[in-house]
Amino acid sequence: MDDQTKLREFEARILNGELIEPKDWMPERYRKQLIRMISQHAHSEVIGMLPEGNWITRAPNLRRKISLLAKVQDEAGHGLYLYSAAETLGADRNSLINQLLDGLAKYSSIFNYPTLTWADIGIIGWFVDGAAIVNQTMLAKCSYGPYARANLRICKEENFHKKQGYEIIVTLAQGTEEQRKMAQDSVNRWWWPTLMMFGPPDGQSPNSEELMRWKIKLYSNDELRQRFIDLTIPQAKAVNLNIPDPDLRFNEKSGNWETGSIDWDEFFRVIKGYGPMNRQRIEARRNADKNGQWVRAAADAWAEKQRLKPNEMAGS
Ligand code: FAQ
Repeated sequence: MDDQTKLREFEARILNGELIEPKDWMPERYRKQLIRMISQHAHSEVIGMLPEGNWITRAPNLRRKISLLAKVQDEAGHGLYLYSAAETLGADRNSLINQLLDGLAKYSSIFNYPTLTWADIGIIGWFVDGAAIVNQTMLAKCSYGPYARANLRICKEENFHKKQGYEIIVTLAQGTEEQRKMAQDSVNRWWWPTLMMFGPPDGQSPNSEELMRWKIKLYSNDELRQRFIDLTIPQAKAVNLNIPDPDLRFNEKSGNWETGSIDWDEFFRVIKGYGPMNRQRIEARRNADKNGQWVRAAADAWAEKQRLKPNEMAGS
């Protein structure tokens, strides 16, 4: 069968709602796009541990500390599911990680902002995990089986993350004047960067057309951003927190909340490496890589020993 016929059959399967699995024929562009997206997603989960990890030692009580520890560990797990999904496409995990350490790979813009107060931990759960859930619920239905299944598991855990974050914010919003102010300040700093997480507007999103044709994405960046806005504004109103947007208004006709314009210059600056925390994030990952080298060497040595003496090790 020639490649044109294979492509026609592949696209017919996708139109039919079938999942594509690792050993199935797929166009090289489909493979490339998936490796790009899945690896960026994996890097985001791993870098995403840093802003919250920053608060583990300063969580206000034991219950909060336990939840935060569990959440940060979950993000590491998500990174592992995703690197594994990328490997099913023939990608090499070490090369992907090296691209991140060399500053050549993208990861979500949102993790280049600092966590200045405890309220930021609540906001990350409420806004950032909330946004991730909107995006990943779609990705859990995407056309590539291993990525869809990884997202299904991730979404289940992100739901708990969002709840713990919103609960932190509700507690602060109903607390002292100082706590309320802290929550509002956090909303003010994170609202716009969270809207940017969904990617550039539809007219400026070079990958969307191809990704949507192959049902890797089922909705556009703007459609998902709108869904997040419509879900989140009633939640902010319920706790009397203001969205920092003087142009925000409800459109009775469309049933959507309309926002003012997003500062796309800021977004492009951040994804080019000039956000407030880009340098520190990569530096932290490089240190973690260096400090973990002896653990990986020990694990490799153990695996090698197991390979050489399978019977002895199996009995041990
Ligand atoms: N940040 O053509 P498009 C999380 C890049 S996980 C940085 O629209 P596409 C969990 C894009 O890569 C959050 N770069 O691209 C958590 C492309 O560059 P390239 C991450 C961005 O792929 C919670 C260029 O701009 N989630 O939060 C961003 O169609 C709490 C043009 O853009 C995922 O990765 C951005 N925000 O759509 C963890 C989900 N947006 O590669 C810890 C999977 C765009 O051509 C704590 N990914 N760019 O050089 C996706 O859904 C998509 O890739 C989008 C972008 C929606 C991110």
